Amino acid sequence: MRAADAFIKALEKEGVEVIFGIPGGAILEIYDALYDSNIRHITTRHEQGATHAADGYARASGKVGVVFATSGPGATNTVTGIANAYMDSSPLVVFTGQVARHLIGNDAFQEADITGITMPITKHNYLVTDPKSLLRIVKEAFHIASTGRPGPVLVDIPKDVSQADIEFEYPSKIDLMGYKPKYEGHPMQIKRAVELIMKAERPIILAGGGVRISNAQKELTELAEGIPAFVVTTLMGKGAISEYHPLCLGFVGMHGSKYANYALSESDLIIAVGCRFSDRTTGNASLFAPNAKIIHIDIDPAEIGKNIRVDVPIVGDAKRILSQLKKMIEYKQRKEWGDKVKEWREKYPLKYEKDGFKPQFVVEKACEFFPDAIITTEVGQNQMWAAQFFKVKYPRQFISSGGLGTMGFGFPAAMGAKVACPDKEVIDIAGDGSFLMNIQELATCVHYKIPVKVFILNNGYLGMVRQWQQLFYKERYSATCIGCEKMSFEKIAKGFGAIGITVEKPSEVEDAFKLVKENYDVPVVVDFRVDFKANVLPMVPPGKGLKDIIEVEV
Ligand SMILES: Cc1ncc(C[n+]2csc(CCOP(=O)(O)OP(=O)(O)O)c2C)c(N)n1
Repeated sequence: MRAADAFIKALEKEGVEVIFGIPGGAILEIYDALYDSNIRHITTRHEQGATHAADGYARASGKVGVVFATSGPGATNTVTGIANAYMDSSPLVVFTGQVARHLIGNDAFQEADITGITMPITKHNYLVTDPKSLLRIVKEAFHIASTGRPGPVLVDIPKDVSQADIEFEYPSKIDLMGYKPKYEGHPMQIKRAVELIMKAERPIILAGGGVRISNAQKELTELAEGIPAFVVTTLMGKGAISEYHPLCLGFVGMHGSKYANYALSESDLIIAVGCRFSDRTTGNASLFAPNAKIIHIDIDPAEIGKNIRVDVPIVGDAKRILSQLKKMIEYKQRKEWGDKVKEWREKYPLKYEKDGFKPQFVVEKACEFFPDAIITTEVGQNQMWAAQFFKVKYPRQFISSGGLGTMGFGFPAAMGAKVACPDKEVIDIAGDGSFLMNIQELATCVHYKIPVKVFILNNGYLGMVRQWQQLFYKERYSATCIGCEKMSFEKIAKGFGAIGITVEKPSEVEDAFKLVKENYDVPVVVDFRVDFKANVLPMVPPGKGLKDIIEVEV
């Protein structure tokens, strides 16, 4: 059978339901074979959009996202999306077409060395040099992408390989030497962790994206209640416990609340779960939680001790380890600590200035109107306001580009999330600059009737950069004014065939949201023309410790 046909059959066996991509010469055999399959294909308008969409699909569903792109520019356009998925541990398999084997290395038309290019940003990648190895590689790619610490895998398939004749023999299982993720935590380390927990007077759980990945929200919440310990989350960890839970202190780090940062800094025991202690979370690492012992639970041994010294490492799956810990610990009253955190919470709530049309107000209202919606974000101020003011309830509700910080991620990711969860409202909270970076996917949403909503916090600036210029570069606003208040996102949306709405003042916000709700089945873009001077506060200035956080003056 033609290798391309066998390949599509293999994807069917893997349970692939949807592929995001764009065809082209080197991958045409595969697209030809796809014609006879029931797998849904969404033709995006840019390969970066396809990759982010597959990433959003993966994060919303927990399944592997699949991308097709042709050789050369098609393949290189996927690079940002792959790096983004790599940094945030999102399972993707990206299949790229390649020029025929005899042309590789000859600067052939649309040739790019995509396996070379993506080596440092994939969990693993392959160039298929022998048609007989194609199906085994497909099996391995899905296995590697989705097990252990998930991540993107790229498979580059030369055109003559997809044209070759092969038998359809799909491996039922694989055994990869050197790749054996460890799921059970070491019993001695678990015992040591329990001892530390029982001794601690000021314990706190720092929950990262690994909690979502291992579907451990229930176990994490039960452990927090059982100790009891307050929970702070990283950006990726939002939803690791419901943010309405009394023990949850929300988002921590550079733009986390003052009370969450204080609680983390003053704790005597941090139980870090599935987080990588990124600089955005820890602030200056040498000043991080000076009095705390640290237990670090992570499936990836390479994360242990990478950024922060660790007292008890536990390598394994968060869900299993948390449930073991829960069974071994006993509840202990820690009244003084509880009172202290309560005091910080009351004294330093998240707040913002109320004059003018504030972006925070839009996000707060969105949370009131769409409490169960999946929220994706772009990158910049919009992202941090969404993290601060949109309280989420469940683990796959908040989808954001954490590690790479990719402007242009949120909108295609929303498209992918909506494909994964058609019954959920999906909203991209956007900046004007970021939305413009993948705005072409509006055409995809309209064409395939993928009714995502985009709420642009339009401040006419590359807002987060403008904020840094204001605070740290003496208000020298070099190259950050993009003037989006002078153009009409409403008309642009309409031009694409979507609904467009402009909102100029706070009193119009509720009506706009009602209109969004009425148009459940259609893509809608709402252009909120907010105060351009609004800043994201509190903020830990770069190089400072979490306790040096600057507050908003109101
Ligand atoms: C692709 C990309 N280019 C540049 C940056 C650097 N950057 C970080 S935030 C930001 C400004 C974002 O502006 P906008 O999307 O309008 O959002 P706002 O901060 O105003 O909410 C920029 C340029 C980035 N994160 N990603």
